[in-house]
Amino acid sequence: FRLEHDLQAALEKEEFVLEYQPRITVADGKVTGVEALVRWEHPERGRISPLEFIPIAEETGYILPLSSWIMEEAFSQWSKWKEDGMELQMAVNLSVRQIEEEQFIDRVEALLGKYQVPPASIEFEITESVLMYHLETSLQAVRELRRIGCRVALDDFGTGYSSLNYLKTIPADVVKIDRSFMKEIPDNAQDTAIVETIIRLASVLNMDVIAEGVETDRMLSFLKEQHCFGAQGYYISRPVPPQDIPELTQSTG
Ligand code: G
Ligand code: G
Ligand code: MN
Ligand code: NA
Repeated sequence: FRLEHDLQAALEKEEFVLEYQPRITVADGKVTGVEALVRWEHPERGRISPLEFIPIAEETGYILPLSSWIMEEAFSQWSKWKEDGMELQMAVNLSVRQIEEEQFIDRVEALLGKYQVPPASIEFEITESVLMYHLETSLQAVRELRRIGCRVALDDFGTGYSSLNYLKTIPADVVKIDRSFMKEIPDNAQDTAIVETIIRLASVLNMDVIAEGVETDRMLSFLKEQHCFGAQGYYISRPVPPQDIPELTQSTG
């Protein structure tokens, strides 16, 4: 399989880049954080979506060196922004293969030290489905990440058919409402009720809540009315290269 073959060489050929999607604090409209998202610039095929190559990387084990590179690149970028006077919350997506590794936490700590990143500035995103299907491994990773002072976000929340009981037992700092629930907000009464419920639930459990897939002004107004903590989506900004971030952090909404 060609893509799989090319993937093996892509790190060495420096074909991966990270883009960063800003997210705002809803109450003041300020950009206070970014999510790092990996892209593959294939020399012949152009840009390939992570939806296409992350699953292949997971199957082949290539996700391990790739994830190490992603983490290092993101932490290093955090330091550069810090030198420029910006202290952003940096969200990094985790793969299950990564957290299964025994040395995972040691690696995180070593990289935080190397780039002088305060652990609380990093927010690791773990999807609800990874949590459901790998509960023991995930719970241990979540606990250890929080023990060293990092934050943990439950990603794609609402898509995993997990019971509310899970949410209570998972010591996460943040819940990210999956964008599938946002699509028809505020026109669809059911989705509206679901999003309101997740926002209130997060509040009761002392978690921050971030809505994903915010594509319109109406969606953002709705989130404001509901006192949702954070928002991310194309209406705020698409994922952008790192050099575009400083300008975006200066504008207020
Ligand atoms: O950015 P985008 O739409 O193209 O991302 C598609 C999917 O790929 C999302 O589910 C996202 O979580 C995942 N993804 C993007 N970047 C990373 C990454 O750095 N690590 C992992 N494990 N998944 C990522
Ligand atoms: O699963 P995860 O939340 O990590 O996915 C991030 C993905 O969501 C990225 O591929 C990003 O490009 C995409 N994304 C971010 N904002 C929006 C949005 O407002 N609408 C849609 N359709 N996709 C978005
Ligand atoms: Mn994510
Ligand atoms: Na998500």
